[in-house]
Amino acid sequence: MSKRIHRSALVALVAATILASCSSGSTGQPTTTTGSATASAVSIEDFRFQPPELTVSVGTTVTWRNDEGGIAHTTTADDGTWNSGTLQPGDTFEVTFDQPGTYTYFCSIHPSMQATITVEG
Ligand SMILES: [Cu+2]
Repeated sequence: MSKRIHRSALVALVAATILASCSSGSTGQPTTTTGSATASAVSIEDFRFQPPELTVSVGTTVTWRNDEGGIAHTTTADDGTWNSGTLQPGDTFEVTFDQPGTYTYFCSIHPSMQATITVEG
């Protein structure tokens, strides 16, 4: 009996946590922070994001650059957190990550291009 009560309390807590993180991230573009922010880069070439899996610290600004000759790409978060729109060759796009988490993203022009950014708090 007490086990069941404990479990539903845990579920409620997890749900509240997920809800809280969703609402705090729903404002669209992550804001820029000052202080200990660092930078990291992802290159888009050969129809791939390089590196395909990137781990950064909270506060890091990630810059994508389209290094593909003659091909437009995008960087688009699966959950809509960011969307670069069309990046022509040579174009760049920046996102600053203020929330820890695992962010999967893709190219909306070539959806088989997929990659992940892990933000550690
Ligand atoms: Cu693409």
